[in-house]
Amino acid sequence: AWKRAQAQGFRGKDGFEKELVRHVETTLARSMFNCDEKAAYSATSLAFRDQLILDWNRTQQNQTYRDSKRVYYLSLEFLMGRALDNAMLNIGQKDTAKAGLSELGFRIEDIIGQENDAALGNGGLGRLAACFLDSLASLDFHAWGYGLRYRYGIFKQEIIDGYQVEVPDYWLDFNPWEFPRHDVTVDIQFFGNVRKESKEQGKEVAIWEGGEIVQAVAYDVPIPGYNTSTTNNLRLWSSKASGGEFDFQKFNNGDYESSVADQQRAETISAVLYPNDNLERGKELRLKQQYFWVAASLHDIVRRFKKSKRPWKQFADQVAIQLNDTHPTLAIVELQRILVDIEGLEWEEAWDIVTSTFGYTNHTVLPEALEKWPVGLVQHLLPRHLQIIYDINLYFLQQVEKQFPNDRDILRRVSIIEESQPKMVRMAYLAIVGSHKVNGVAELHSDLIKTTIFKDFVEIYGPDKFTNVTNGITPRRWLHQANPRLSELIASKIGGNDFLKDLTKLNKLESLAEDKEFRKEWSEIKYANKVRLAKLIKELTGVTVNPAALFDIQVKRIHEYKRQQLNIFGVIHRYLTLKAMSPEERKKQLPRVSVFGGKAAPGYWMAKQIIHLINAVGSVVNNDADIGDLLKVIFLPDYNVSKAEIITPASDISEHISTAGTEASGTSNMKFVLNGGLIIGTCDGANIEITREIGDNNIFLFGNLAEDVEDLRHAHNYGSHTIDPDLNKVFEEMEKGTFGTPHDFSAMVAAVRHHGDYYLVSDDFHSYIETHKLVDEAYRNQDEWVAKCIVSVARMGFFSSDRCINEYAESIWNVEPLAVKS
Ligand code: 26M
Repeated sequence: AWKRAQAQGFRGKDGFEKELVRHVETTLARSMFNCDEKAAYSATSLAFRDQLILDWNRTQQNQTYRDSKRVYYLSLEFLMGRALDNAMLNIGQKDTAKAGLSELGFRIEDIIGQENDAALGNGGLGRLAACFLDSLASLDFHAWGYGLRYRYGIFKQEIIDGYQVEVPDYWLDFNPWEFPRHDVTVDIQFFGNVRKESKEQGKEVAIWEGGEIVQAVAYDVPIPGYNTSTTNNLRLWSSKASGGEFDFQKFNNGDYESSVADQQRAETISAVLYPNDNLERGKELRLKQQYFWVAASLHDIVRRFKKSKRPWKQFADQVAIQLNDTHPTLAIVELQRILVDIEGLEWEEAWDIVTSTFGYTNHTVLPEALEKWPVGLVQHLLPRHLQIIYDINLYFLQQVEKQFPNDRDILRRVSIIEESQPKMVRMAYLAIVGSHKVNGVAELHSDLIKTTIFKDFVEIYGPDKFTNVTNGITPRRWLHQANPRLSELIASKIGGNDFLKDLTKLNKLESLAEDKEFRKEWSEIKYANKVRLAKLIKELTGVTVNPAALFDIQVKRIHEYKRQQLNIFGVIHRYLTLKAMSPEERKKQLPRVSVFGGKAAPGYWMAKQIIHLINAVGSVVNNDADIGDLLKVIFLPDYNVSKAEIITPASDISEHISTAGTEASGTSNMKFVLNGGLIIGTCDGANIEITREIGDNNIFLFGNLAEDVEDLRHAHNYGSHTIDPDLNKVFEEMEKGTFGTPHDFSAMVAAVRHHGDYYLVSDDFHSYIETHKLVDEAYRNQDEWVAKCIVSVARMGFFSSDRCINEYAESIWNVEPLAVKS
C-alpha cells in the first residue's frame, strides 16, 4: 500500500495532458488557447505537485506513526535551484511530461526554464544543504530541513560597463512548491527584561518578559527522494507582525503610521538573505534572523517530541540537530532555556540533553568568517540568552580550570566570551561546547581545525569529539539532471541506472576507458554540452565561442582566497605570449575559452575589482584580430544553480585554485569531475581526496602546500618578496593601459607587490603557468584525455552526498533509514 501512491503516476502522456489542461482551465482559470509557456510551466508544476503531495502526506504519517529518531538540519541557507525538473526525475515521469508537453506544442526545456531558481543561499554552504536534503529523502531518512523563507534570495547580478550591479531577486511571484501553514505559527520574543522569581525550596526561576513579539509562520516545501516514495519536509519560517495584519488598537487610535511601521519591521526579519559569503559583519538584523528562525524551529521540534509523551531524558534518542556552521548556534542556548526556564529541568540534566542533541559542522578556517557578536547586542536583543551563555561559559571554564590548574592563559583563549573592547560572544566556541560532535568538511580541513583554530578544544575534549565528513554532491541533480545524455550513456553501458543511488557502481565504467567506440560517444556528448554552453554564452554576452576550443572554467563566489585574480593574470600572460608569436607559430596553438562566473558580496570592493578586470581583459582579447579563436575571455553574468547545470557538463578543465589551506572543501570540483571534465587545482580541500580517488595522473595539481603558507607569508612581510618575472610583465602591461585605465587595477597589483601578497599569487604563478602548459599538451592527445576523463568519472563514487549522509547518520546522528513498506 505504501509504494502505490508513488507508482500511480499519470497513466501515460494522455493522463498527464488531462491534468495539465485541468490546471490551466480551473486552477489558473485560463483557456488552453492562451496558454503561454509561463502558464504551461505553472500547470505542469501543479500537476507534478499533486503527485508529490500524496507521497508527502504518506511519508509524514508514516514518520509520525513510527516515531523513530528524527534528524533536523538547521541551515540559514538552502540553495535549491529549480524544483520542477527535479520532481519529474525523482518521481520518474519526465518522459511522460515531455511527450505530453510536446503534443501541446511545447518543448520541455522551455517550460522548465520558466521557473525562478529558489536561490536562498550564497554558495557552497547553501548548496550543500540542498544536496543533503536530496540524499536524506532518497535514502529514506526521517529528516527535516529548517530555514528562513526569504522574500529576496541572493541578488541577481548584472554586468554594466564591466562592473557588477546588484538587482533584487523577487522570486515568489508564483511559487507552487511551497505550502503556507497558517495554522503552524510560533510567537517569537525579542528584547525585554529578565526577572528572577523564588520558587519552592529556594529554587529560582528566570522569567523573560516584556519586549516585543514577532510571529513565525511555517511554509512547507516537499522534498521528493529519487525513486522512493519518501518525500520529506523543508520548513521555512516567514515573519509577520503578531496579532494579524497590524495592531488594531493603534489603528483605531488613529496611529495608523506606527502600526504599519510595526508590521513592516516584523516582516523585515525574513525579507532578505545576507549576501556575504565567508565574511562576518555583526549586523543586528542578522542576529534577529538567527534567533527568529532558531526559536521557531526549536519550538516546533520540542512540540513534536512532547506529542510522544516520552520523558525528557529520551530527547536525544529522538532528536538529532545538525548546525550548518555557527549561524544556528543560538539553538543550543534556546534549548537549554526551554528545558530549564520553561520545563523546569535542573541545569545539569538539561545540559546533558542539549549536548547529546547537537552536532556542529564547521565550513571555514578564515578568521574573518568566524562569527562573533558583541555582548551588548546580545544583552539588548536576548537578555535571558546572554545570562545562559555566561552560565554555560562559567561551568565550562570551571571544568577547564580543573583540568589545567596551572594554565591561566588557556582560560582566556577558550572562553566563549572574548574579553575585548567591546566584549564578544565567540559563536564557534559556543557551538563546540554545546555539541557532542564537531566536524570539518574535508580531510585537510578537519585536520586544520584540530591543529589551528580549535586546537585548545582538542586538548580539552580529546580528539574523538572532532571528526571529518568529506562533502559530497547529489548525483541526481549533478549528473542525471544536468547531463542527461551522459547519464543515459553510462546506464546503457553498466546495466541500468542503479549508480544514481549507489555511485560507487560507476567503477564498472573503468574498463571502457580503452574502448574506442565508447570514447567516441563520450566525446560527442561533451561536444554537445559545449555547444549548449556556447549558446548560453552568446545569449548572455553576445560573444561567439568555438565549441572545439578547450573550455577552461572557474565558477564560484568571487573571493581573493579563491584566486580568480591568479586565473585572470594567467589569462593575460597567455594573451601576451600569443601576441609575441609569429602568425605561423600562432596557428599551432590550441584555442581556449576562459569562462568565469560568480557573484561578489556587494560590500567586497576587491572582489568587484576582479570582476571588472576580467571583463576589461575580455573586451580587449575578444576583439583582437591577431587572436581570433585562440583565446576568448568570458564573464558569464548571474552564476546560479540553474546556470551551473549547463556550465558544469561543458568543461574540459575547471579551476579550483585557492591558496592551500583556505578552501574548506569545495564541491564544484566534484561536480566537474563527475561530468567528465578534468581539474587544475591546488592541494586544498577536497582536491586532495579527489586526487587520491582518481589518481594523480588524472589531475593537474600545482602550487605551494598548506604547511608552507605561514612561512611564505612571514617571508613576504619580514623578508623580501620578489615578484615572479612573468607576473611582473603582466602587471606592466596592465600599467601601460592595455586593458583600460591602469588606475582601475592598481589595487589588485598592489595587493601582490606591496601588501604582502597574502594569497600567494606570485609564489604560485610560475607553477600555475607551467601546469597550464601541461594541460594544453595533454589536451592535444584527445584519446588519452578522454580516457582520463572516463577513468576519473569511474572513480568518483566516493563523492556522492549519499555516502556523506550515511556517514553523518552513523557517526553523528545515530539514525537508520526508515525501511519503506512495499
Ligand atoms: C556570515 C555572516 C553574515 C552573513 C553571512 C555569513 C556567511 C554566509 C555563508 C558566512 C559563510 C557562508 O558560507 C560559507 C561557505 O559557503 N563555505 C563553504 O562551504 C562549502 C560546503 O562545506 C565548502 O565546500 C567550501 O569550501 C566553503 O567555502
